[in-house]
Amino acid sequence: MKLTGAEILCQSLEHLGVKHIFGYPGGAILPVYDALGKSKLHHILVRHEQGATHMADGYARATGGVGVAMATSGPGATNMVTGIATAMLDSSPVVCITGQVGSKLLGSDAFQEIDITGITMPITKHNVIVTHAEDIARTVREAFIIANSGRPGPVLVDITKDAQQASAEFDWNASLPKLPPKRVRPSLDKTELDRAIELLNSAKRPLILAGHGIMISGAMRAFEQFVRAGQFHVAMTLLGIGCFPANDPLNLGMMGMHGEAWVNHAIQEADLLIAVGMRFDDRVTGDLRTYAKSARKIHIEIDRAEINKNVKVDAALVGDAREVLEQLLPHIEKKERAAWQNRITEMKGDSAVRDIQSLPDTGHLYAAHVINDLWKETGGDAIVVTDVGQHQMWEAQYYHHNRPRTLITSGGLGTMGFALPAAIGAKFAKPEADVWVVVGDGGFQMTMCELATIVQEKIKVNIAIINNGYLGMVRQWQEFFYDKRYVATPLVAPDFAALANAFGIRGERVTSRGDVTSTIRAARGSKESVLIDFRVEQEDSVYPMVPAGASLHEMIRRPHNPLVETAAEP
Ligand SMILES: Cc1cc2nc3c(=O)[nH]c(=O)nc-3n(C[C@H](O)[C@H](O)[C@H](O)COP(=O)(O)OP(=O)(O)OC[C@H]3O[C@@H](n4cnc5c(N)ncnc54)[C@H](O)[C@@H]3O)c2cc1C
Ligand SMILES: Cc1ncc(C[n+]2csc(CCOP(=O)(O)OP(=O)(O)O)c2C)c(N)n1
Ligand SMILES: [Mg+2]
Repeated sequence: MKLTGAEILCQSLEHLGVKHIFGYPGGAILPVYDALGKSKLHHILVRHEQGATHMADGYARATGGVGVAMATSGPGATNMVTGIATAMLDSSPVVCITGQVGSKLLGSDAFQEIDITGITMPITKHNVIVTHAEDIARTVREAFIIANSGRPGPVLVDITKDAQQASAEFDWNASLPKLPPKRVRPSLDKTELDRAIELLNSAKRPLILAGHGIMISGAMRAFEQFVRAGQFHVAMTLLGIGCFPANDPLNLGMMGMHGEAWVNHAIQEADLLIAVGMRFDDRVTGDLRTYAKSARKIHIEIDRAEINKNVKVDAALVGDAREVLEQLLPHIEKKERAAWQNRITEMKGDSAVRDIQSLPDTGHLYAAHVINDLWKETGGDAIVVTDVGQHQMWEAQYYHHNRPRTLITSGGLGTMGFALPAAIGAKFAKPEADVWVVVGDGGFQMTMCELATIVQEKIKVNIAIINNGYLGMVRQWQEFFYDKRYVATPLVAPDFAALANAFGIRGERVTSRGDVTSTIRAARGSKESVLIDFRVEQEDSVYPMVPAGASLHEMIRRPHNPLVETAAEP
């Protein structure tokens, strides 16, 4: 069957099971849009191409499948860069399709010509320019395989306009990927495996560091069996949250810069760390010279390049987390470790007294209250998509996720503006889910134009703005490390509720703790999207905090009197 390149692209995407494409049109991609109109694919018109990439990313993170974003050449493609980098740093499978000027014009500085494969080389897992219609089906097929195999990541396919317009024979079954033959999975190194088993069974103070790779691998069941078999305690990275139920007594919570104090102390006191699908990010380790000095380390990781990159390990098990855990499982001996358990209980007790939740209602509205109430009111069952900043850390601390892929957040790049579009993507992926955006007043202003996408697509996404009047996380650093010189962090914002109304979305404002639950409940009950502007304490800080470069146990703790000075009302 002879089709145009644009039609071949649309048919190929259908063959690959794609249902939704997040995109924005323009001259160099117009032939594809023309074909899209005749296809079964649902195109979601975004308001900015950055939004399209975050939506595709949110879609991918909510499902584990590939998310697809589309844009025109030049500025359309460059607007995608932040979203592509965000997906790259968090190993998210996104395929971006961009239009490119005609192949004869390449290199001539033609209108809206930009070398997007050159630009995105370091931030894609793979990218490619296609100049012939007959190469489109195979290339797109390869893009999907590469994006979502091994360690996932973004792939960009740049298609010249003439390739979209030319006709070619389309035979899906004949369009086979030309990828290097899949290496036969090397069996685990026997020496490493034996050493790991020996370490696992002889440890007195073991601790698992559970990461995003567990979810990517779909290893949740194998992981749970492994944890139970060894009665290991579990600490999670930010991106690992959800891989093991928060309400399980063996789950200690998040590690790292804003992790729970007892978790960080447990890491420093452990005699064995078992890292599973996590990459020892510097937000997790603090000063590497003093990191977990008394612990031997096992690293279960699919990407060999991660082994001994930041932390030197004693046993490296390179492979898919699920397969490795299944191999280890029969060898794990159940141990009673009363002394270690008692030590952890003791450390937890010490922290609870500082918890803001334990304090009487003083009339102050803390972000922690809002997030904890959101958790209670949604029964912990919502998909929460956060932005970047203090609210992101409070979400990680006060919303207790029991299920995988229910916290979607930008960890590695820490991209402000991620939450609203990523939540839209998650909603398309999981239409039945209760999707909540938890976002700061700063980050919201970066991509708030996507409110219009919500309205145009008639979807329901609830939005909780944690409005502290500051670029709060940066203000916190200025408070702690720059003698409270708040340069460029106080932030003027529009009346968010009125703004929502202007877009055709219901807007609410909450200023007191007593109104939090009822407003959340009403928002959940509403058929339409609701935006709630929570006016929270302006100068609260996230505790604990490991200052950048400090040792993991050197945490700044919440003062015993947590009431903060409230900045005067404007
Ligand atoms: C403001 C801010 C503060 C932060 N504070 C903290 C903090 O306090 N604590 C914290 O934990 N994080 C924090 N982060 C996030 C941090 O920067 C990292 O993004 C996070 O620690 C990475 O978690 P990860 O290693 O589990 O996931 P990723 O970075 O996604 O790494 C996943 C790893 O799993 C591997 N993998 C993938 N697939 C498989 C598979 N099938 N089998 C085995 N392995 C696989 C990958 O190769 C990779 O090495 C913060 C981020 C921001 C923006
Ligand atoms: C695109 C981008 N620019 C700058 C930063 C640096 N940064 C990290 S957190 C933060 C403040 C976020 O403020 P807000 O969205 O209001 O959230 P809050 O910390 O107040 O909860 C900034 C500016 C970033 N992470 N991303
Ligand atoms: Mg803020």
